Amino acid sequence: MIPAQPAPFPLDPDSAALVLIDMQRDFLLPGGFGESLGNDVSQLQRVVEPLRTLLEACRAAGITIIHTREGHLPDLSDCPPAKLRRGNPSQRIGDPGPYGRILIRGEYGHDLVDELAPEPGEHVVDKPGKGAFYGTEFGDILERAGITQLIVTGVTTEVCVHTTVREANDRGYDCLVVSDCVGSYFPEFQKVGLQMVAAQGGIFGWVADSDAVISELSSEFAVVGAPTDEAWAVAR
Ligand code: TIU
Repeated sequence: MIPAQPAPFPLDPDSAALVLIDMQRDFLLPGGFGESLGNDVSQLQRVVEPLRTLLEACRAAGITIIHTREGHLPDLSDCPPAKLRRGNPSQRIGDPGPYGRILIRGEYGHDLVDELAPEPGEHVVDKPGKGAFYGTEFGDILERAGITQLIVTGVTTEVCVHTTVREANDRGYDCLVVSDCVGSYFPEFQKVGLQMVAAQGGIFGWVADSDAVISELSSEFAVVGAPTDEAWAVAR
């Protein structure tokens, strides 16, 4: 059990996936899509280090890992005009930015930050919307892997993390949002966004910090990995 709000979370590593939402340069680095919407991107940098540590722990525990990236096809055919019209007119989706065309698949800025680069065998889901299910293979991946629990991380807490958690909740997944591994451009949204997940008895899911998740994974791993007396006897 992971100590969590509003109640302990019964993690089952075989049925759980770590989901890293949109940890892309366009959201985290100056000059990308996030900044073009008028945001202070430095607010998101604090997520990278704890999430890197959690990612390593989940890799070591053999947990399914799924990265997502928000973005669009080069011809923008998958971008609704309403989304295209948002933000600073000279820096909209598809416009040239310091890291290539903003939020366009295949561009440098659209890809994940170096610290969290996917390893072979990890899923990378490209999504045109804020939620991970809309217009993607995310749901199929979860079903095929027998996943019922999502350990949710990434950015931003109140936008893509919330949309994904709400979509997942309606589809029957148990979502644990990791408080120091999700980030918002707005400190007040970060605080309230997390409260909204766990309020009303966990209306959308659970909230715990990464230390709590890692402690549980280490103890699970110790139990699974501990040699039996017979194994020690053979080894001797
Ligand atoms: N603007 C904002 O807070 N977020 C997004 O546009 N996308 C994600 O959250 N990934």
